Amino acid sequence: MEKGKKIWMDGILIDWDDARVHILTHTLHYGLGVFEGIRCYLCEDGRSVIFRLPEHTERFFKSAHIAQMEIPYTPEEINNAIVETLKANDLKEGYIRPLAYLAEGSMGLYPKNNPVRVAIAAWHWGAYLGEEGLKKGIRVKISSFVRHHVNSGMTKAKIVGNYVNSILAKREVVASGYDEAILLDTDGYVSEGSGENIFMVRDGVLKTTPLTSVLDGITRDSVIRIAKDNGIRLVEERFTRDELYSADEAFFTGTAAEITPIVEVDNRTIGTGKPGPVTNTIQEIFFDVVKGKNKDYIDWLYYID
Ligand code: PPE
Repeated sequence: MEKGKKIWMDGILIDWDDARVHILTHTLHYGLGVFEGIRCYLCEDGRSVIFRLPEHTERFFKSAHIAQMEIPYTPEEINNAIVETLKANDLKEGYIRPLAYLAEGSMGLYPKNNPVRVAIAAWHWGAYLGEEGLKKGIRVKISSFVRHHVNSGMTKAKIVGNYVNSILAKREVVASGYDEAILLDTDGYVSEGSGENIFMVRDGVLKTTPLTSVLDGITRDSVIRIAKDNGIRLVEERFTRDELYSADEAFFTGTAAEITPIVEVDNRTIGTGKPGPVTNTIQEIFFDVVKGKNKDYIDWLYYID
């Protein structure tokens, strides 16, 4: 990541290097905090757009609701603060990271009066899984770490502590030479990547995991709509790893990962070993949409200037 200039902390823009917290910040010890990941794109006409900002802000508040944290701002105030942060960093394109955390106060597992604080950072972030990965596809491996049980980690919420599971999985597979991890759910079905939802294609039908143990991804939702609008049949259904092994195509979706083709799973080539036609179509439409070229989804774009 590239360092930015300013970070918004509870209404004040602080110099990047001075954006610090107390060491007894509760979230730092126990992991109860919530965050978002949002992208801003530069359009051909020189204007900047935030992709599906209201939906991201809504999920931020939903995550906080699940985590029983009360964000001391309105969604509108958060939206404005995000725009302010982008401008303070002179960012026409980049990644935005709002974080709500429990500040210092009491320690222990009953943080009754610790204030909820909010910070928003933004920086330039290129292709999450590499430019090459975005174009040619990546090699993935199913991790030995299983996704949170639905009654253990609250997987619909972007809770800070949930990501320990993702880091364990990612480190495990990267150490074995793969680009990204897939986690299975506690019943043994495919759930999602360390920070992405997953889709597979078989005989022209697109399949993604239902919203049981996975995050309700905004990119996932966008792909579902793009598929439906373009006559691609889509089912939300659990699938096994061997079904994925024999898929014609597969890809990950995420704000950071965008639409990243998967060309290998557990040393089995997926389809031809190259991004397939459905993946390419969806990826092309997606990038046209986020860059303001495809006006059919203009309602997804939040122009900031
Ligand atoms: N599942 C998980 C577990 C997840 O973290 C993400 C986003 C998704 C699915 C896709 O959701 P969406 O971005 O709304 O399409 N992961 C974020 C964090 C990445 C990071 O390394 O940090 C992201 O893509 O911003």
